[in-house]
Order: sequence, then C-alpha cells, then structure tokens
Amino acid sequence: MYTSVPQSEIEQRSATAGVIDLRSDTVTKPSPEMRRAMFEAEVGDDVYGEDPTINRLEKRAAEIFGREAALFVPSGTMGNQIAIKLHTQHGQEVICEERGHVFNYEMAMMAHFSGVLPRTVWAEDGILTWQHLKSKLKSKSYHAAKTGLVSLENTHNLAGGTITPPEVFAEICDNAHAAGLPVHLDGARIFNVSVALGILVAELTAKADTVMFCLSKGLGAPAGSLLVGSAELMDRGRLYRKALGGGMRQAGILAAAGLIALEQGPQKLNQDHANARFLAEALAQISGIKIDPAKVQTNILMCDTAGTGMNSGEISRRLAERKVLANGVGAEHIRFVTHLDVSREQCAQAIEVVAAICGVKAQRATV
Ligand code: TLP
Repeated sequence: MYTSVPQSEIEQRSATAGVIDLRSDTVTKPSPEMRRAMFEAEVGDDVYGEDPTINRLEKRAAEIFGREAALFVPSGTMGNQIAIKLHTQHGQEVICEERGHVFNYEMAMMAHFSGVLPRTVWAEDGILTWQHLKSKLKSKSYHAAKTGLVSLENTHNLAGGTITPPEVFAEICDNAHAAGLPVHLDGARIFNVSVALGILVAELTAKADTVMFCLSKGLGAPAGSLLVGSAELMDRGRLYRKALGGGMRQAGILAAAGLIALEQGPQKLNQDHANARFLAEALAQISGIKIDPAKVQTNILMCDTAGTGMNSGEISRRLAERKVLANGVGAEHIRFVTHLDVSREQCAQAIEVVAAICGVKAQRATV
C-alpha cells in the first residue's frame, strides 16, 4: 500500500545531528521539500476560511479518511479537546483507557474546557474492548453522571505503540452507537496502524464519529493536526478552535508542509517500525531491561527498567550525557520512539550506550 523510502535518505537526514533523539517522533525536522513548499505557499486568512493551502489540506484529509470535512488545528491536543467538547455536555463522563493521552497529557483540559469527568479503565496493552467498557456505561440517573463519550487511542502511546485490532475497534463503535454514545478516536498515530496492518485509514476509522490525527509526529510536519468528521461537527468545531486561540490566520505555510507529510509521510513509517523492532530485540538482551519485542508493533518501545537498579530519571540523564535522548515514564519505564530522523546505525549506537550504562557490553547487532 505504501512504498518505502531509501535508507540513504534517512541516513542523510540524521547525519548532521550530534545527538540520537529517541524522545518522540514529534522531534522530526521539516525536510528541504517541506521548507520550499512553506516558502512558496499561497496563504489567506483562515479565520475567514480564505487560506487556499489550508482549504486544500482539509479537503485532502477529508478525502483520505472518507469524511465530509476536516479541521486543521495547531496540535493533537487541541483536536482531541475540540472533539470532546463537540460530543459532550458539562457534567457527563468520558470513558477512556487509564494511560490515555486525553487523560494524562492534556492538562486536565477535558475537565477545564468541557466540564466532563474521565472514567478510566485499565486494559492490557492499552487495548480496550467492549467487554471492558460495557459495565462502565451509565445512562440517565438521579444519582450518577451520565456517560457522554467513548474516547479511544490507536496506536496507544503509553502502552508502547500498541494497535487495537480492527474488529475490536468496530465492536466498541457498534455497541457504543447502539447505546446512543458517540466514539472519538485519538488517532495521533493512526497512519502507523495503517502501515503496520496494511489497511487504509478510511477503513480503519470508518466507525468513529470523529478522528484526530497528527501531521507533526511520524509523518514529519513541523506542526499541525487534523480533526475529521461530519460537516456539521467540523463547522461547530471551528467555533471551539477559535475560542481556544487556534484561529491561526495565514497558517497555509504550515499546511503546505502538512500536505507533503500527509501524502508522503506514511511511506516512511515502515522503516520506523523496523528500527523499533531492531531496538527492542537488542534491548531485550540487556540485563535489567524488560521488553517483549513481539509486542513492539509500531514505532514506540516502552521498556521496564526497574531491574537496572536505577530510576528512569537517572537513566535518562546518563543517556543524555552520552548524547542519547529518551524520556522516562514514571520511575520505572523509559520510552524510545523511532522516527524519520534516526537511522538504523544510530539505533545500533543507542543500544551500545544503553548497554554501557547498564554495565554490560552489547552484542553488536547486525545493522
Ligand atoms: N504525544 C507526545 C507527548 O504529549 C506525550 C509524545 O511525545 O508522544 N495523542 C497522542 C496519542 C499523543 O501521543 C499526543 C502527543 C497527542 C495526542 C497530542 O499531540 P500534540 O503534542 O500535537 O498536542
């Protein structure tokens, strides 16, 4: 479905960087082609709906996802929070996975902006099923808040880039809809799912009422995300985008890079997935580090580092001293994320640094 990018291009992009940055796929820098397109972009005032490049990007995103409309937003957080606002009323509950981004990393904004309470559910590998959710739904009562929305995340970031199987996703949507509940998908990395499974994003996400996806992660754009859904929802979403300060005026310069990310970015993701598996297999050999390579399906590795005798802050600091950047998650986990700007060779170097910090010599894996 998507073709791959030559390894030489990836090596070229990363060759100049002195550090190996595995903190996130958000750190990718715009390519020369993106910078050229940004320079040349036709722009207008998007609050008036007059930026031709943003309009083109929104139209293209809607087409790719098989939806009526799309809304360009500055960040994934804003896209998710507009969706929550669109689907809920104050005083309701939103069901999401316990490690979900909407709950943990969006500044309590669902409470702040939409006045809703998260009802979290823990699921193995972050993969919620209808079985998990059905006992959590609440309808009208004079005692407890009603459920207003089911919010899912695919891939699941904190669970290690895991994929919700399409049939599990469909079963949740069908049952939620039968119960009168909308479903929002935080698909920040939905193209990673698409590439890993060989299924088009339109098909994967068809049953969700709204989908947010990011241009600024593995797809490589410097900024920007899109919310897709019905024309009515996106039209109302524009109001909330403005209210949140997301009326960006001549932001066609960002949309120009976004269009390239949308058209070409997916082709590059299989390389990130292969690099993540390469990292996982080698890290699993290092004593003190626990990771099951079979569970690494996309570009995120969540390693349990409790057995190293160091907390994650100390590991991150020691890695950074040797120019490898990776974020700690809680005291006992380190997250590594592969992306456009790290090559296979750099992954091999990172493995050696991790091994050295853990006091072992890494087996030099075949690059
Ligand atoms: N994730 C970032 C951090 O916020 C953790 C990262 O480095 O992975 N949904 C998901 C699943 C995400 O992973 C993120 C960003 C967002 C939404 C928000 O996107 P932005 O950063 O554009 O607001």
